[in-house]
Amino acid sequence: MPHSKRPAATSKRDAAPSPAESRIACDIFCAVIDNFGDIGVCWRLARQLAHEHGWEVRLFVDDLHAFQRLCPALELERATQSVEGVVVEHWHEPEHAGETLQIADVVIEAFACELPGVYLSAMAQRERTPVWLNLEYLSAEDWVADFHLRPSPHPRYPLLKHFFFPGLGPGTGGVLKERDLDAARAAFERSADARTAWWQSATGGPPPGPDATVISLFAYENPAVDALLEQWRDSPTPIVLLVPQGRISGALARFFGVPSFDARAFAERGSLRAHGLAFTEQRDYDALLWASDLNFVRGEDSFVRAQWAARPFVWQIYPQADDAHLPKLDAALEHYTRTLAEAPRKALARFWHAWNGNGAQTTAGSPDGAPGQPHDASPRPAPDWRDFAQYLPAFRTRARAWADELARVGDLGGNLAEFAKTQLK
Ligand code: TRH
Repeated sequence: MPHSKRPAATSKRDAAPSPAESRIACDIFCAVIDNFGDIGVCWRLARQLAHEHGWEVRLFVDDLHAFQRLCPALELERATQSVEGVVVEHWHEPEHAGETLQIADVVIEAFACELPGVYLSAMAQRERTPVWLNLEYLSAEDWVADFHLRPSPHPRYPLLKHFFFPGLGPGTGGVLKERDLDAARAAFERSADARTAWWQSATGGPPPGPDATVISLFAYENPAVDALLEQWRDSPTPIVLLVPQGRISGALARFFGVPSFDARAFAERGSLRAHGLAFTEQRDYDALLWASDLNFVRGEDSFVRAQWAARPFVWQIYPQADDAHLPKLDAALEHYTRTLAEAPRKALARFWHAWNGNGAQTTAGSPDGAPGQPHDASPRPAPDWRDFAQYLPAFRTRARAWADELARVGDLGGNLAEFAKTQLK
């Protein structure tokens, strides 16, 4: 049922069509903690629910500046605006819930952000109780399947919240994937013109020759990068590095002895040629992954996109207190390296762990997948490029197979829409 035609939250509607039959209204609440992953995931989900499922979506976001980096069409001073078929509300204070209180059929609180109290109490009074979902952060750990879709009654209101867990394995919510993504990637890969146009626009020059290894580097600050840059400089074959401007750019500037390494920067040393790239709008990020032979990614959304790019990648996981992220790193390695032979599997795990500054080799390095050793805090050796790069052909084959395996878990947007519809009946 469209937001605009919704009655006041407290009124009763007797002959209203079931939401499953009319256009489903959905409100997504997103509090940006840091960086771009929170809004990156919510924006992708919002567009997908609107475009692929015909839902009427409102996206409440508390940080329009972060959002605008992904979506330059957004106007910072507007409280409400429609962008690409999604109504965007600037969620300017925790209690704000839009100019007029309208409660959607499906309410998604992203990453356990707290809904405005006034919105929550109106949800409880709504004639048809909304489907309420908490969209969690992605984790590849096994427990996720057990907790996915678990209900949790509200302590005071007659409301039921379900936990929706993204994941990489069966029984989880899966990860976001647009219906046309594979076709778009295939079209890019088939077209020499598209590739040339991309290189021209991103770097101002033509694509490199076939002997070069093209690497995209999207990362947090990382002390391990210095050793890698030196190894790439000394590589026997050319390395072309593409660096979207951001938190790792300072390290590039220091390595090349220049004041900054932002968009359009270029520097070379030995075998290494590096380009600084502008941070693109979100829909254009995929082409960077498709143009590269190896992708360094981070956080959550770029980690997922790298998997759909079906190319080898290296993940810098979002660091958490007490190394809580390390079991998640290992769980992802378990899935991703499952069918690799022992030597490449260990090399990949070594490299990912070194890139994440981890002091312990754990589960993914053990051939039988036995439980890992406790993580220790001793410094890890620098990532060893030769050790990793010798297996790039095996990693390429595995990346393609893994993208197919992951697709079998189903797309998160579709899984979420299906579940919501069963609850709306
Ligand atoms: O930015 P991230 O590190 O985001 C997050 C947040 O830190 C969040 O708090 C944390 O919980 C989460 O990670 C796990 O990384 P992520 O998730 O990859 O988001 C980056 C987004 O930026 C992604 O949607 C891709 C997009 N992007 C562009 O739109 N243009 C670009 O040029 C680049 C490099 C990325």
